[in-house]
Amino acid sequence: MKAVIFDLDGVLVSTDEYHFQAWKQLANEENIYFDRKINERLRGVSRMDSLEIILERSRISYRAEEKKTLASRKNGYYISNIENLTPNDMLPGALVSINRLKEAGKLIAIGSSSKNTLLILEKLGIKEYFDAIVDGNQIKNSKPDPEVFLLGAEKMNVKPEECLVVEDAASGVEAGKSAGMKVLGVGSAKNHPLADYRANSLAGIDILKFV
Ligand code: B16
Ligand code: MG
Repeated sequence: MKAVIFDLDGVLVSTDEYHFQAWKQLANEENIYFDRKINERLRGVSRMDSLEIILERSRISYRAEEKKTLASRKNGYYISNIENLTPNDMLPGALVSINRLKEAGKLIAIGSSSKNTLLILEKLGIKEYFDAIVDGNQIKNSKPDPEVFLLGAEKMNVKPEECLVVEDAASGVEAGKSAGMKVLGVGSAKNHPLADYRANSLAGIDILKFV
């Protein structure tokens, strides 16, 4: 395999908790029931699609304009939650895996649904490591659609079957498989039936074994 496409939130960095806290704040303010089980369904899912999942529990229905306002309120909370993000917030094993792949001459990319990807990569100080970055601003269809990963392969000039995707979300595992790529499921996706390989996290594994 020539390349690895990393999901960002929940794979390289622990921003998933900050997303949860921001949605929780919004849900509380709007009197909508929201818990960690519902939150699992938001992994890898775009901001507006995440809002729709949260609004399933709302007793009132919101107009399109109001939904936009709710989503930007959540994003404001999220941005302030990640204000103090530092390289220490990278998940265990993430940097080691990146370095291992670079040393072995493999290409690496980011395939994230987040429109805040560049901000996060800059805060972590790892933006320059990547041969391609594809984020929520560049795609029309969010995971489980394969668009984000196919665009990543195209940018690196490699074929889908030459790529390994690393994902923590069910939607992301499905997206990787629909793209025709191999998938390593970690974290919340560590037991996903569609994943080709599984691990608790990037810590303590040698990523080159899967490439
Ligand atoms: P934003 P990933 C995803 O990132 C998150 O897992 C998901 O919870 C979030 O709703 C989505 O990004 C959009 O994020 O609101 O920052 O544009 O896992 O694809 O790296
Ligand atoms: Mg993720």
